[in-house]
Amino acid sequence: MSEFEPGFSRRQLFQQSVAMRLGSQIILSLCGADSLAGEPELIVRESQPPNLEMPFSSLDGFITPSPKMYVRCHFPVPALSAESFSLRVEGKLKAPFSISLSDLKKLHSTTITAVMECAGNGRVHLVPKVRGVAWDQGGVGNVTWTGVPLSLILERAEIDSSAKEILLEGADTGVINDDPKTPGEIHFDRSIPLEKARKDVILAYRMNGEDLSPAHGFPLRAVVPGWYGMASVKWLTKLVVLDRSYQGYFQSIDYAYFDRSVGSPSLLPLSTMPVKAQIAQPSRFERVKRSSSVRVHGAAWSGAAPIAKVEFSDDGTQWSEAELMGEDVPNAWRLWSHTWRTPDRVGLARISVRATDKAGNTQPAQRSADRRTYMINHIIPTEVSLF
Ligand SMILES: Nc1nc2c(c(=O)[nH]1)N[C@H]1C(S)=C(S)[C@@H](COP(=O)(O)O)O[C@H]1N2
Ligand SMILES: [Mo]
Repeated sequence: MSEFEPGFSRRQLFQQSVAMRLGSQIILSLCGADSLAGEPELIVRESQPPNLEMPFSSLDGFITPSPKMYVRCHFPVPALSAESFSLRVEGKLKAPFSISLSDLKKLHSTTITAVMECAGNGRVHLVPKVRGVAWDQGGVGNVTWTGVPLSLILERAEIDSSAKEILLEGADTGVINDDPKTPGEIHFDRSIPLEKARKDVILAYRMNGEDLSPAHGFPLRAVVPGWYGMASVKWLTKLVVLDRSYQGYFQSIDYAYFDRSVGSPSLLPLSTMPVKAQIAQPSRFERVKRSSSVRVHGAAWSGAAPIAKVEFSDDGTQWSEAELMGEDVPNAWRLWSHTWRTPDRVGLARISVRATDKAGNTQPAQRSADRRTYMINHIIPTEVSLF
């Protein structure tokens, strides 16, 4: 079927091509999410377990609609039932306890809008190419989360004064066969420092106003604002209060980077999302008219501070400031827009954006190998074709 066959919208074509690759039924059973099955608007990077990304060029609003929220799963999606679900809390505290989902939902809740980005988002642009899910720009989204502040659970738990970290354990399990292999089956889990746990972490049961879908962690997940997605553990079934720093697979072997602040470069767990802007439109290799006015738009975010400015360049040396849209919302991304007066020539043009946050961080021009295959926020130009 050609792209240009009459009578088909791009979306229909996209749905058909997804259906041809996978079968919509398979999408339904893989993700277990009705919302995803109804609107397979995501690009399939891996089908089992589901790793799906948003076509970032389709960005058209501040909130990412749930069917477009990317999905990152290391292991098969566990089937949990709301009725029998409970969250276990143990470790360095007065007495271990469990709390049911319905009791959790009776506690004071809070709703935030937060951007979540996978630490490997943009990986397909790394040269030379590396292992790992080959995300383009769509391993990121901005949604609302509703749930219980973790601080509230920790207060009830009467944790020891020796407490240093909170381990978040997911119900999903599996074996990683790439070297270094895991010693048998492990859970997906991640620890966060107590200070962060008390500050703004949420145990969320709703995304964009609806119960979490199975792929996004039904019935309960952590949301760690400002941090890369790996800390926001899905299918959260256990919290362990620790009096030492945890060295689990997903923060020592995976999702760790080389830090040089002391001694020899040593692996530290990834945490805060560094500042980054992405162009949604024009999309890569799109044809744009020469000597015309073209709207360039996208999103920018930083886990460290609000966005201060986004700059645009079509030659990599001269930068002009883009317009920041709407108001600043803490933890969320900021949409931006810029009118580009295109050069009066035909052929390839490379357009770039770079964001700066209010802590003074700007996106780097060069990539550091210390970041291994994560934290991809250096400036990556988008090629477009002038005609
Ligand atoms: N239990 C569990 N939690 C998890 C993961 C996982 O594989 N298992 N993936 C993490 C990663 S790497 C990311 S980027 C986010 C993605 O959340 P989403 O699939 O809801 O977009 O979930 C995190 N939480
Ligand atoms: Mo991720």
